[in-house]
Amino acid sequence: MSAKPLLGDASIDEEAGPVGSFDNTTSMARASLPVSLRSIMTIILVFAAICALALHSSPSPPKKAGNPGKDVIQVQRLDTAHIPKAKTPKGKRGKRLVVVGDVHGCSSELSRLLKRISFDAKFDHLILAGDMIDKGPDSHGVLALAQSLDATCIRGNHEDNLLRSHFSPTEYPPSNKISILEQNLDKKDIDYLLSCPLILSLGNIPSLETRSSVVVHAGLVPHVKLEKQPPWHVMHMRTMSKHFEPSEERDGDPWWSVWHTEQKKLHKKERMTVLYGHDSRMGLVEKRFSVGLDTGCVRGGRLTALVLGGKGDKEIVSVRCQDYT
Ligand SMILES: [Mn+2]
Repeated sequence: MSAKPLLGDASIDEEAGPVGSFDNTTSMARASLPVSLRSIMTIILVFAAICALALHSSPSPPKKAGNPGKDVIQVQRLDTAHIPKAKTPKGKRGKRLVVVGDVHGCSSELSRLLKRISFDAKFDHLILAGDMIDKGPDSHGVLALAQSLDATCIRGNHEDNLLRSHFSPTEYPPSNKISILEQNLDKKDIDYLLSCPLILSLGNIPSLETRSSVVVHAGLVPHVKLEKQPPWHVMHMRTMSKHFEPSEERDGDPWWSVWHTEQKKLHKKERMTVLYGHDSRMGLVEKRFSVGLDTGCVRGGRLTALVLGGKGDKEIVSVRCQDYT
């Protein structure tokens, strides 16, 4: 018993069958171009056309990008020591949580923003909502500053790209900028990037309405447990269909408007606030159950922080940025 090769000449001829125009060629042309070669060319052309179409129209994640970099931490709980309290010991300053949107290598702007809010790592805790790196002038400086302040980072699509290129360079070739950045990172930086969870659960923050709140880079799918949230979409989504299908495209309803509608249907105890970045074109979007903090610093916008205090105080502070594009 002999098994037929899957792509033998016979099967290729069958595949090429429906493309009728080749059958009308003259015998001269047939003689100059072997049937199998013509068939292979047809298959390649059809395949290329399908790929081009898929790239433009498919809202689903690219197959390879569906697996985020090695060892992704899906959910991490913020150390309760960082949570602002309503009561503060006498003579001590109250703790604050500071959540900053996409920094994209703008280290001097990040320093300026922290100075503006008199950030003190002894009392305050910094959370970077992903895309700390890439695009801007000083990703290395941002990573150094974040680590020196013991900041909690979130994995954004740019951190994910870097980690994928770092651990699987053949499968995910890095862009020029990522490649240069990666060469300047040491093991400590890579370990820090690996420590950034996809979802940071903050728990109950006195200045937010809901009992639970999280920080992610892009968004969350309603009615899906944090542990089951699809990583690629958590880092990339911008819009969402009525059936909760997320997409990184910009046409359609923003994901947070769907999120808002769904939170209202839930019991108060089950509602959740999402703090996120990623969508600089939307800019600052402050809603009841979500706050979008990417205000396009790297392209001359602003760098924005949400400052959460212990006494129900909540403040948005931002600084102007240079245009680095
Ligand atoms: Mn992003």
